[in-house]
Amino acid sequence: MVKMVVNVVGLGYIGLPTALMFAAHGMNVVGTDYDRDLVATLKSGITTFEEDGLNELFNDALSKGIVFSTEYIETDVYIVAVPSPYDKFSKKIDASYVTAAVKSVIEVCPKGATLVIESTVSPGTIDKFVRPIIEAQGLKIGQDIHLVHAPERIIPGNMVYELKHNSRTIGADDKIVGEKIKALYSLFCQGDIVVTDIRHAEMTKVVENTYRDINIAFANELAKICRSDNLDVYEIIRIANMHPRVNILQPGPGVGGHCISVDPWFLVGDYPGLANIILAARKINDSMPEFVLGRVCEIMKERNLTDLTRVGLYGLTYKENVDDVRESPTLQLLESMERHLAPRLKVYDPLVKRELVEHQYYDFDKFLADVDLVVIMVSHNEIKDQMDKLNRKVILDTKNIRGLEGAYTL
Ligand code: SAJ
Repeated sequence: MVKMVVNVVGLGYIGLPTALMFAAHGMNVVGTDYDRDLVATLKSGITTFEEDGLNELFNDALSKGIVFSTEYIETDVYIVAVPSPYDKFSKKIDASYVTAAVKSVIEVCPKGATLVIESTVSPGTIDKFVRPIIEAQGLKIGQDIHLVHAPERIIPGNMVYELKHNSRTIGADDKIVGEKIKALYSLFCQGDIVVTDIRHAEMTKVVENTYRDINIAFANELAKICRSDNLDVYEIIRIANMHPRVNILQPGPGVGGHCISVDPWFLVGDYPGLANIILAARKINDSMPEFVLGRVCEIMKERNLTDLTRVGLYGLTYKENVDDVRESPTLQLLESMERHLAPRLKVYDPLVKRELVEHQYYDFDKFLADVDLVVIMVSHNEIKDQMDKLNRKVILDTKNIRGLEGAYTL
């Protein structure tokens, strides 16, 4: 039997693990990316980011013959996993990466091929941007090419596990095509796979991330309320969550990453005047880095600390134990200080090896030696395992790592 070949387009945080997973489960896979350096790195047998279980999966896929290339191939199924950022001013999706990938695919794909968009897109993007490109080439959707939207759901930090175990959504124009793609993902996905239409799949994905953003915003608002009235927000959330129908998430220094801090803006941009809670939640979460700065200021006064250059931020990534810094609360905080012409704080992150900001440290001990006040922005395992080193420091723990006696919190 001839094995089906899948061309995965875009080898970033989503495309790479997805391509590897298909290859590890018996598909012939060609992973395509226009970034020559990235393709060269993968070809040399090195993964491009850190993730639990990724190296093992990579080696498995390599042994099963996965190919990395800058070229698109002629095949029956294409899976597009390219970035889908939003325009900072209009808050609408910047679909240019998706449309560029679709254009490249339709140049090579044979009649009857299926184009699966995995990238998160705002509701209506496929109708508005993808269909017109295909139709402009004189191709008939449903005959010459089939369209599917299969948004990913995996969480950085646990991607490999979640690829296998999460349920997922397939949106298709045609149920039969939807079922065909469902069978493909079932090669590795052990969760339920729901088949719906494309617009419902688009909306559902964005709604999932928006739900989490609103829940975190609620926790962050509670943190502010509790601070103003000298109450312990963590105790309140802990007790409230014992109610069988309450599940409040945790406050923190802000919401980063390329998903939760981005997707709700799609709804704000597309449904102005209707997306009110969503907008309020975005604003609350975006206000948290400045709230942390306010806390630093209060604590410095209380402890008679005057030298801002001896304040250190622990953590640059958008969350714990990942090396991804996109939209990270620490970067948001530093930008805010820059706008106010404030002196630069010292920064250290064990998982960020390249220089991203001024006064960045690469050694935990050296960092600690140069600061009096440590602001824990990210609860990496590294710091959790070395709490004793913080003994003589003033600490603002925005992540409420348990066991930190005497630390200030949000
Ligand atoms: N955060 C809090 N409090 C919490 C939980 C998270 O402040 O209680 C912060 C994190 O520190 C981080 C941000 O929120 O800065 C987002 O982190 P996350 O772990 O909540 O989510 P992401 O962005 O890594 O991944 C999300 C996931 N979506 C949902 O859980 C609904 C993931 O399943 C999606 O696949 C991913 O977005 C995506 O790619 O869309």
